[in-house]
Parts: sequence; structure tokens; C-alpha cells
Amino acid sequence: MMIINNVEATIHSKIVYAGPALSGKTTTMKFLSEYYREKVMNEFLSIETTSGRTLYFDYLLLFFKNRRYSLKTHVYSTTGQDFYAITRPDTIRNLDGIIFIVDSVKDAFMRNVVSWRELEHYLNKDFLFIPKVIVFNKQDLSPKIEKNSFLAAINASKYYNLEITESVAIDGEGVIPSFRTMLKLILENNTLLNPPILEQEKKNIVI
Ligand SMILES: Nc1nc2c(ncn2[C@@H]2O[C@H](COP(=O)(O)OP(=O)(O)O)[C@@H](O)[C@H]2O)c(=O)[nH]1
Ligand SMILES: [Mg+2]
Repeated sequence: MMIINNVEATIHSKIVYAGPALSGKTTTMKFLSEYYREKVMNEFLSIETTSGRTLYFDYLLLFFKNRRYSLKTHVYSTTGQDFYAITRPDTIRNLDGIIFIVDSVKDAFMRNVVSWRELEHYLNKDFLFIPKVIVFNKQDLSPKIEKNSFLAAINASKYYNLEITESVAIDGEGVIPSFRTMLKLILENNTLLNPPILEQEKKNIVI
């Protein structure tokens, strides 16, 4: 859940890039960190190797601001077991949105489906409602996965708060629109943001 501190006028949110290994999560986050260079509060943290119990994830803290409110967005990327490591039950309540990066390489079809089902298994009913953006990455390749086949395989029509986008992460194409789609879903879906002043202010946050 988004944490809103009206005294400090700060909104905290947490977004996770999920999807199978090699789908393009790290590439996407690297582009994000370069694009939002002036809004990045930390050094881009990317831990590329797993050894024993060492965590394997990318982390970025972005800071958007308008005259009155600050939106601090914690962005992670992770895969499979590593996803569970950073989203243990005590922190799962803090998860505001998932950007699922699909590997559009044709052979990766089932790995995408398995990865989606892992999320579903872990998040259970919450997964139906959590804001989600499915990004079909690697649009530069051919042949690629049929979007509708993947959406049918995961039974996409049963989900709420789901948007579909495309990207070519190696060129940065579609990365920012997908991220903005996520932030909009989060801001629109948060009931804590209903008081009129916040409603007004959130529109002014430039993302
Ligand atoms: N052709 C193509 N390759 C991509 C694209 N995005 C990422 N890759 C490549 O896919 C591989 C895995 O990317 P990476 O970001 O490390 O995947 P991650 O495991 O999900 O973090 C790398 O070799 C990337 O250069 C894309 O849009 N098109
Ligand atoms: Mg990675």
C-alpha cells in the first residue's frame, strides 16, 4: 500500500519489475535510471550474480516533485525465488504495482507463463487487483510471441487494473510510457488519494 505522509507531503510507492530471466528487466531499469537521471536518488544498484544467499535484484529510488507533494518511488527488479526474497509477507503490503516484462522471443513462451503463474501463486487474490502492466519487450525481434496467445494463456481477462504495452528496452523504446502507465494506475487506484486536495495535487506531479 502506498504510504502517504501529509505532514511531510510525501507519497511513497513501490514498483517491481517481474518476468522470466533474460526478459529485459535490468535493461529496462538501466534506461529508466538514465532517463530520470536528475530524479534518481541512489546510485543504480544492480547485483548481477547470485551466490549463496546473496540477493539478486536491481534497485532504483526515483523522486518526483511538484510544489507541494513528493512522490518517492522505489523500483525493484527480480525473478522467481529472488522475487520472494524481497517481497516476504511482511513487505508485500507495500507493493503497489508490478510491471511484468514479457520476453517476446518465441521459445520463451512457457517461461513467461510460468513466471506469471509464480506471481499469481505467491500474491494470491491480491494479484487480481494490484496494478499491473504487461510489457511485451523485444519487439525488434521476429518471430515473436503472439500477444493474444500469451494473454489467453494467463487468462488476462479476469484481472483488474491491467494495462498492456510494448517495448524495445535495448533502444529505450516504450520504457517510459510503460512506466508512466504504471504510475497512473497506482495513483488512480489508491483510495487514500481521494481527498480533493490530493486529487488535485496528484495531477500536478510531473512523471
Ligand atoms: N533484441 C533485444 N534484446 C533485448 C531487449 N531487451 C533486453 N535485451 C537483451 O536481453 C538480454 C537480457 O536482458 P536483461 O535486461 O539482463 O534481462 P533480465 O534478466 O530480465 O534482467 C540482454 O542480452 C539484453 O541486451 C530488446 O528489447 N530487444
Ligand atoms: Mg536482470
